[in-house]
Amino acid sequence: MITLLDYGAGNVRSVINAIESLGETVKTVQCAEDILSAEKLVFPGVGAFGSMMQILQRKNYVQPLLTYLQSDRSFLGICLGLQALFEGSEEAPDSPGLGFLPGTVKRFSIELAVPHIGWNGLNIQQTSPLFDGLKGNEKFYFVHSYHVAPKDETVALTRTDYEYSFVSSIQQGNIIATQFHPEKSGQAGLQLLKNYLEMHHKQEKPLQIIKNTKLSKRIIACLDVRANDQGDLVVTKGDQYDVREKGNVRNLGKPVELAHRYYEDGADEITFLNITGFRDFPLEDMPMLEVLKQTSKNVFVPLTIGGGIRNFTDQNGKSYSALEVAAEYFRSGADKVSIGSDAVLIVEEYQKTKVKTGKSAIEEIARVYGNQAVVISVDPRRVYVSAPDDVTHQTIKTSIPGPNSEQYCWYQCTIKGGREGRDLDAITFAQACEELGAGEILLNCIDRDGTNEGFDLELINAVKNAVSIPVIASSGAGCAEHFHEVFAESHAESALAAGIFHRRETTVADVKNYLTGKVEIREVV
Ligand code: 1PR
Repeated sequence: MITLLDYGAGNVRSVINAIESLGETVKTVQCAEDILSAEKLVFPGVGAFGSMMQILQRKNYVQPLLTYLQSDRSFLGICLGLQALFEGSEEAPDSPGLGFLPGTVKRFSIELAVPHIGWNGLNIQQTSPLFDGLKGNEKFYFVHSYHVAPKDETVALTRTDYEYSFVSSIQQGNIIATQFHPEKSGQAGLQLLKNYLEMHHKQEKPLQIIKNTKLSKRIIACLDVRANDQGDLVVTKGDQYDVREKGNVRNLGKPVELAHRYYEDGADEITFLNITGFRDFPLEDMPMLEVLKQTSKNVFVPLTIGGGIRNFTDQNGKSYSALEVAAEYFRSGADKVSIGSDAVLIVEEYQKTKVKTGKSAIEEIARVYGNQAVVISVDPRRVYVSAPDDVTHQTIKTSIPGPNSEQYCWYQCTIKGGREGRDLDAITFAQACEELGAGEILLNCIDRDGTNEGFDLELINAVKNAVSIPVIASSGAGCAEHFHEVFAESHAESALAAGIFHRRETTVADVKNYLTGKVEIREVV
């Protein structure tokens, strides 16, 4: 029996699913006594340090947790569950941590994109049965802006490099905690979890030592999901956002099955976009939540879901906040949520005053679940102009001239799945989203969507160079070479595709095989 400390934020479902897939039963902590009586306590923290510590205080969990830790009983902390062990965090200077280990939690202060999102390696510092059955060169999934800085370096179990080397897991006796997410790290993560669960029976074997670990570029499979005219939830795919063919919604398969196929093929992340979310409120569209629940049972890589995250009042006058919609997505198994149309409207308001109200969906969800959990999905299209001064928007000089030989263009943000263009350019938009606390930009491109012509490198470079958060290049991938091109010619941290995978023109595994040796990627096992 594994006891899981769920303090109410983020995706604990993935951890439960991963542990249950290994044949164990999970009981969640209901009161302080459950902590003290646990045999093995797993603490999967997600979200923001300050709100986590406040909840632990409010529930009177701090003292029982310290008693448990001080008696050196079996403990596995994940992400914030690692950071909580220390004295405090730069993220929330007024909220002391548990102070079980001396040291603090620091924000990455680097040139590279923050948060550090994606698959990176482990430079192992101590032998531990935790690594049994692993080669040592596997990659694990990280998503964080802060890292621990222990005063006593001997507790470091692994270190990882991201511009500089940081402590990515610790072990002191039976207390183990990782910054990475084993429950989101595919087969390698499951093996590590299994080792933790069986800790006492394992032998230690020598491991391959990785000196300099590297963050991988991520390959993301995207599933645009909506109900077809018969009412079945299907994966569909548009040509420049038009998903109908001869009047019918294109049906490219069932969401849960396809997501599992892409996981097995080696996808580093799966994204679901509920593409009619702007008109069908997701909390009334329960099948989508069910898709997430089912998928997260056997897909152990990060899941992002978007569509319909906004404030909403139903026919009976009951109001829901965007935060409540996001919370339901997280509870159903999402690790990140993506905001589309509402983000454009939020930024339009923000541009008028430049005052952060703290009340927008971006700010609220980031405050509770952490910046890394908020992806902004933007659907821009090109608008050509003869000269940059013709518009007040941020323009680029383009090597693909317009219909009247225009040399310049700007990228217009759209809402409602491209149906409505707004007076806001994608570069300004992305910068504002970062200021408001978004953790990542999913950069679609209506002009390239479904064309197989390759990514719009000019758009990707313009946005990536304007922000310091990670950017997911999306739209237009037609072959493995296009992935190489986007990584070679831009600093995008990841690349997403839909059509080529759904139509089986290539597989995620083929793309990764092609990239091996050219681009740092997570190998498919
Ligand atoms: O506005 O918050 O409700 O979110 C709705 C979400 O649904 C947005 O993220 C928006 O991008 C998405 N969406 C809305 N309508 C469509 C449509 O296609 N008609 N899909 C749509 C967006 C674009 C990509 C696609 C890539 C790769 N799909 O996600 O997967 O372009 O495609 P490709 O590799 O085949 O070229 P809200």
